[in-house]
Amino acid sequence: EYQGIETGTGKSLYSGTVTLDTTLSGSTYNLTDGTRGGHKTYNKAHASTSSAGTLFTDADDVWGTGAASSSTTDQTAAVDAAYGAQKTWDFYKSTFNRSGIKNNGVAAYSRVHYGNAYVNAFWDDSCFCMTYGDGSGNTHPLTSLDVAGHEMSHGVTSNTAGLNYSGESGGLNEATSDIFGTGVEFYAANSSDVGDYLIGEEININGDGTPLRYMDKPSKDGGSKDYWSSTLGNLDVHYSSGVANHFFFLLAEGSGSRTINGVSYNSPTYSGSTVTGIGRAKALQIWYKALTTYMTSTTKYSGARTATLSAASSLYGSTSTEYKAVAAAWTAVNVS
Ligand code: ASN
Ligand code: ZN
Ligand code: CA
Repeated sequence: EYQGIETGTGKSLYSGTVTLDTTLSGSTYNLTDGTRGGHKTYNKAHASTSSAGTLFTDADDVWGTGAASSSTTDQTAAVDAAYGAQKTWDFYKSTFNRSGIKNNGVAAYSRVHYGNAYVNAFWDDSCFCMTYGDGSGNTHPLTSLDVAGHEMSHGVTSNTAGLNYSGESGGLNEATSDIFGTGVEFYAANSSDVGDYLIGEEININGDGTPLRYMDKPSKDGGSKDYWSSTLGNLDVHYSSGVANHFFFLLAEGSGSRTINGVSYNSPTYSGSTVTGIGRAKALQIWYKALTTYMTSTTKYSGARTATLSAASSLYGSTSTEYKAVAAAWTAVNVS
């Protein structure tokens, strides 16, 4: 009889073959990650009840098949969810020295196969848990790495700035999840899933292979705005987020055309000005410091400009290139 931390193999749907930290209990393995606050992955088996579900177990510590399956016992969606939780934990720890969503070393838990053909994934503060549907036809679960990072980052926002989920603050809340979800994807640098500034490019939610959102030019999704205007806060938060996603792209990478990891981007500016990026690593530090130190539940776009300038000043100095780039990137999305 054994009890302890093991290293399993997962055949994921979106990220190839991955390593999973698992637990051996007696002679059966389960999807508990004892190295990251005890994160567990549960099976809802197409139910949409509020309970956790059944903890995934396995006989040989090799999980999933790498193919989508509508079977209620399918492990593949669980592999992606467990891997997403692992990489999201590691991204926050290594990038910001944050230990879990509450920075207290305690993990959330994840639930997959939620509902029947449920086309969403969501974070829930009340259960401190993450839930994934299987997508239309139960054949393309919403378990890609950027979606996992996006959703769990809602937990980080709730436990820091607490940005209200409506109006402009809601757009900033959504953008924070896209920014850090993208950060997770680049951090993982998985060869099956290299980093990009697209959101949900793997889950085929539109049915035509296009991503859900584009950070370089948010209006490409048909609903998001590239630039701030006084009516921005009337939009759905998944569209008013576009302005901050665009700001982040410009700050990290700069305006104009470029190709990153094989994906081409062309990021416009409001005034036709040119923005020179400071790199993703510094842009992430600035957004995180702004979120955790300067933003509040009611921060709007003008306040986000102030908060990120304060963060840049604190991190790099008020006469720094980084500070000036933050100002230029906000001006380029019409936030002054
Ligand atoms: N997947 C959605 C999101 O994270 C769920 C929601 O509408 N809150 O934004
Ligand atoms: Zn969201
Ligand atoms: Ca992506």
